[in-house]
Amino acid sequence: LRYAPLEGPALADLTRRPLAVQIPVGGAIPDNPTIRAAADELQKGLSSLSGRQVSLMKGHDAETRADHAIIRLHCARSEIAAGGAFSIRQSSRGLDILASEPIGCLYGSFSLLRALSEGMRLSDIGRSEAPRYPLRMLNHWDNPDGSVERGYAGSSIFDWWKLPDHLDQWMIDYARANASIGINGVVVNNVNASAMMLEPRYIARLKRLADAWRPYGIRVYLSARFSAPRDIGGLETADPFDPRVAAWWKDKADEIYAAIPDFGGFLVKANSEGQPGPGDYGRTHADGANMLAHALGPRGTVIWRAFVYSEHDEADRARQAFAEFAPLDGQFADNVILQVKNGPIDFQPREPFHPLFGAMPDTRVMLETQITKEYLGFSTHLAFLAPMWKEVLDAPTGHGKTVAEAIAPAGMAGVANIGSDRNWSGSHFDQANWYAFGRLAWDPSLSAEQLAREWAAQTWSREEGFVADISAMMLGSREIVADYMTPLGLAHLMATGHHYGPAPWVCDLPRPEWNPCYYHRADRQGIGFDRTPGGSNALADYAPIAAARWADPDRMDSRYLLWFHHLPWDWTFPDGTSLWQTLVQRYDAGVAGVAQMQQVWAGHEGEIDARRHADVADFLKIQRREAQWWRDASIAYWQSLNSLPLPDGTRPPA
Ligand code: GCW
Repeated sequence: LRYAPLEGPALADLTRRPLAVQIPVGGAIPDNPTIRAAADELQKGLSSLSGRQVSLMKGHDAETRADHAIIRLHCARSEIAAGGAFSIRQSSRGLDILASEPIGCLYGSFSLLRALSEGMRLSDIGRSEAPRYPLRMLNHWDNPDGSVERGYAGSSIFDWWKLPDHLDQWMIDYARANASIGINGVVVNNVNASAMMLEPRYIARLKRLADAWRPYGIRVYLSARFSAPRDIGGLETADPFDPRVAAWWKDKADEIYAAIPDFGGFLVKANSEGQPGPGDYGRTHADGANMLAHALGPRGTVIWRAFVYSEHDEADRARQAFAEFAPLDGQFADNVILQVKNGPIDFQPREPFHPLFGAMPDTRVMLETQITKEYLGFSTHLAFLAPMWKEVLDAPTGHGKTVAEAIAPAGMAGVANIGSDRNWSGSHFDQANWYAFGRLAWDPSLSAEQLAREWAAQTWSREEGFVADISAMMLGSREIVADYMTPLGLAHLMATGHHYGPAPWVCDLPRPEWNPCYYHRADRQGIGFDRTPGGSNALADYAPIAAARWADPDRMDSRYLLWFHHLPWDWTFPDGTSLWQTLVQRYDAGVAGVAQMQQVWAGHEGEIDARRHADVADFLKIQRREAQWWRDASIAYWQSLNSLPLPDGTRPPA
């Protein structure tokens, strides 16, 4: 939303005639807050891009201003689909944005401003779009005290202390940013939920946010603590089969809907990492979810998370969610969605897609991604995540659909990376992940490259040399992080608790699956997690065609190798290089990749503002040092097990 002033031919094109935005009145929706938001945004954006004042016309003013180029908002055109679709067309007077509903007009306005911000000419713009998924949501892991679980961008942006009396302009800018990329749902609180958020005083605060965001097409949701009837309801149980419990939730839902008629629903983390759930009473996840779904009724949705694992099953954490949920297919109420993380463990730099995708045809399944970089270097390491999400979305599940297709009835959720930092996301480049998440939830077929280019042009500079270099740097960045942290399909080697920095040597934590050694299984002879039939057989959770892609270490994508196979250190790739040699080469490639990013960035000094350039350069310096730390510490630890010398041609530790 920077709307940086245009220059050269693009500016000349936009300023050929005076510009005006027109809302034709007399239509079905004369004065609607969403249409007003669209018109305001167009006025603001076009004025900034063109450097001229852009006027707003209503009704028939336009006929009298024949000299103006007019951008008209037609927001009740029944030929355009509902749900946010829009069409932008050239007209004799300028350009028309057509939609069947106000929200389509708002999305169309943002789309037009994006195209202009990228440097396209007004007279070349024409497009028709519709969101691919009904739900495009942010999940905030924000606590009522202002702290943010896994947040690296300052404290929470939600100021519960001042709400509902005061609403900061920040909340409007947040809604604009979200609407500009198509996000239409926000869960405001942590899935490790405080029951306090369901108390009347918080409902009043939430109502203020809901009212402020409604014009931007954003519905609010709450993470609901399953034990709330006990915690704040005065009952001694939260058993979903107890009629008093069901009645409590029904009353709570009625209370929320009285304040917020378009309340989206509840997100629930149950019987996971110590959270309460239906399992506490011997009930299934479906029993718990359906009870809440009944309380909401057709008014809203229960989004139930599939992120569960147990300390009592030491065999393979990667199989547990599948074992628990796959048998429940078809048992969830119509207004329940199952929210499944992209991979079967936990937001690692690389994981294969979660085997539940495609495997529950009679359940609406939604993809959960993590925008905040818990396992990817927090906010100082540069990692553009669109390539990672594309890898999952494009994966054929083997059940006849790609992941992107399998989630079509539901959509995508992203764990937000937004906080009170001046740059919103903890680093300038982390804004790109918020941006790319929203754009992919709108259209999962967009390429990571296009998203990187769009974002770079709008955020930094439209100059082609800059956009080409910086988008290429972004596209390689996640692979670089995977290389220096967890190459060849290794996972979960981060330090305990905070997950920052290497600690593959940790093996003494009370729960087996919290230990890095549980995941790498390295010893004197070899390394990797055997998930073949000879090992945990997690491969069996995938459809046969998908499993076949990873079954043979000699003929598979090596980026997943040690996720599925335990191999001797001297195992050789088909090209003759040993596993040990290749592993060390990957670490080296990761470190070299960061040095390369530093060079690319340094080469563009002076092309953008000095302050932001310096911020990024500083962070890359941190990343360079810490990539080396990851590489040296990891290799030293593997050597302490395998006693092998550094392979020829690889670098000594710094
Ligand atoms: O990624 C892990 C995090 C926890 C988080 C949990 C979850 C909100 O380490 O902090 O808790 O997953 O997704 O529930």
